[in-house]
Amino acid sequence: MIIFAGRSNVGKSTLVFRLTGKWVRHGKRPGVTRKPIEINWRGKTIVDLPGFGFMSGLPKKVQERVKDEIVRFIEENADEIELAVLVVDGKAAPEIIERWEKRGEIPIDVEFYQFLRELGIPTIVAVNKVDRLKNLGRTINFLAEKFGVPYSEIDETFVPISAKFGKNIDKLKVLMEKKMGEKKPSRKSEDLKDDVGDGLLDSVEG
Ligand SMILES: Nc1nc2c(ncn2[C@@H]2O[C@H](COP(=O)(O)OP(=O)(O)O)[C@@H](O)[C@H]2O)c(=O)[nH]1
Ligand SMILES: [Mg+2]
Repeated sequence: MIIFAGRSNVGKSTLVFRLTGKWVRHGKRPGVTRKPIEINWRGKTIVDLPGFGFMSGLPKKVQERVKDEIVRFIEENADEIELAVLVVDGKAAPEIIERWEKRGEIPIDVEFYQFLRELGIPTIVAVNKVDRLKNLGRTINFLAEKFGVPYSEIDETFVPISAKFGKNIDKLKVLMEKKMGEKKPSRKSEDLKDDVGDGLLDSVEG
């Protein structure tokens, strides 16, 4: 399973179409995608998640519920998720992150990135809408610092793209293939191995 996550209107659905040639429900109206939409593509399940964070016209309570549903979906499917693509709007993200930090809050994009990493899910950050960006290098360095991505891992984490204009999509595909092989065995199976090991030792000592 490959999941696409991000705020509303950052271009998740446009990107899924670019990659798979399949249209998922999308539109100009933010929050159009409220439930995870799954499509099958080359033997994989691609999931276009609902947008998290602020959506104009949506009460805060509903936003919180959407966020909880996304978190639950990811936790429940963590073992099957081989890769997450976190999509950000390259132009809007730095401003939004700074605004949240000034309020003393953890920006939701940062929170989601760290949540995915804690679950051991290989994650790519697709910096979308580069057609609207003036200083790409500065944007990516800024995001890397905020997301806590070390300098040496920037190139394997961030890909500047334009989903709408089809820019750098091949580069993203190459990185996706590479990252998909990096999934570590889940906590569950590691614990199991430890238990087996303990049992063996016990019997030797006993
Ligand atoms: N300028 C620009 N607009 C884009 C790009 N990708 C998507 N969009 C536009 O952003 C809006 C939201 O896209 P959508 O895929 O529905 O976002 P989602 O809510 O994250 O699924 C649409 O009007 C898209 O045409 C891009 O690379 N550049
Ligand atoms: Mg969408």
